[in-house]
Amino acid sequence: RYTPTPQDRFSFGIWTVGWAAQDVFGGPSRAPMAADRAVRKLAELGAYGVNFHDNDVFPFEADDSERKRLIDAFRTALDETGLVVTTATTNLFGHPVFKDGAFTANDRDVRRFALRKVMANIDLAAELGARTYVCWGGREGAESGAAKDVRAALDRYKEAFDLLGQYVLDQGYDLRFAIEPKPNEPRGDILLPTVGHALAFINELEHPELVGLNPEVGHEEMAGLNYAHGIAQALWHGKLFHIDLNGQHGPRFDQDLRFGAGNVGGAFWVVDAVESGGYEGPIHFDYKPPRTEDDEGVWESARACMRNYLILREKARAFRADPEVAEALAAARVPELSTPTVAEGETWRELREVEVDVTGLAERGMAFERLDQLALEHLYGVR
Ligand code: 3MF
Ligand code: MG
Ligand code: MG
Ligand code: MG
Repeated sequence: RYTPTPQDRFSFGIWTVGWAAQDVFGGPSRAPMAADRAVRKLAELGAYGVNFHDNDVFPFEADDSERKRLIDAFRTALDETGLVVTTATTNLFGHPVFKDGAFTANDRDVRRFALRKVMANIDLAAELGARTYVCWGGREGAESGAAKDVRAALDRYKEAFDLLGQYVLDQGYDLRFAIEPKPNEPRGDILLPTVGHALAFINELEHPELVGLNPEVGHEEMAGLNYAHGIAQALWHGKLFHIDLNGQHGPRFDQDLRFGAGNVGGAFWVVDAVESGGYEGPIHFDYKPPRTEDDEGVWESARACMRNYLILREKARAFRADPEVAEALAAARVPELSTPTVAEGETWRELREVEVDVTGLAERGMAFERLDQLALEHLYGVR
């Protein structure tokens, strides 16, 4: 029970299990992990796919021959395990050249170099069969007010996506971009901080159809937002191209806990939202095995991400199939929200004259507490 198989379409970033656990206050507590080892171990655990940054596979400084050798090792591990590259991305935040961002760095040469780095990795992504190219604006932002002209930065951000969209079209790649919003960390403020900001930005692009979202649980919760609502709105716009699942305890630093830890109730509604239909991408985990863990702890936490998803999937399905829940939903008038407010043939003229029982409506309870208690009891395992 709760043992993942590739049919569950679980995927991981190579950088998740591969994280050597360095942080702001201390050096690495684990040995570096080669990408091909991460691939083999994840396949053993029942994963379906991986996502990688260029520099998860080969170092920033790699020359052509080292780059080729490491990509070959990665590719061999993929071929031997059958793991799929669902997604790829660019490391535009690790090297000090990106200290003021990449697409929106004040320094024009940095911006030109960043675009070149992304295009090179898009070629590799396409070659390895990725269908989604994630763009997290790691250091696109500022610590102080005068340092960044936000409107000019958004012009440059748009310019970058317009150029990259054209690149993908000209090359004939079957690849779409997914912007990953985050409010802060490592910068004091990051541009495109939430799902809503990113959705509005996409509408300003030359090829909005090529660009969607990759919302991350922890990033939205760092901004005090409800992730399940965020992905529901992204789905409504047809923009949920990818998801980064993990765990977070409210607004604080980016914890990247294993999925299902942190905000447990939130995780239940996340699975319910993902399973309710409309999302077709991989069930992707972007978490960090805490610095306290050794190699065994790394694989324990990776296994737990998938196991927790499967446990919550079973609970969410049981909740939705429970006849008492159906009754409680009806009592809460949830299905009624799907009825249009204005009847067919009606116009504002009829609504101008509408009569309702204001006192009766105001007195009538919504019965949401009963409904939510049923959900909690499914989650607590007593139903
Ligand atoms: C940072 C992140 C990133 C992105 C990754 C994909 C290192 O908080 O979540 O992980 O997910 O860069 O673009
Ligand atoms: Mg993150
Ligand atoms: Mg995070
Ligand atoms: Mg992420």
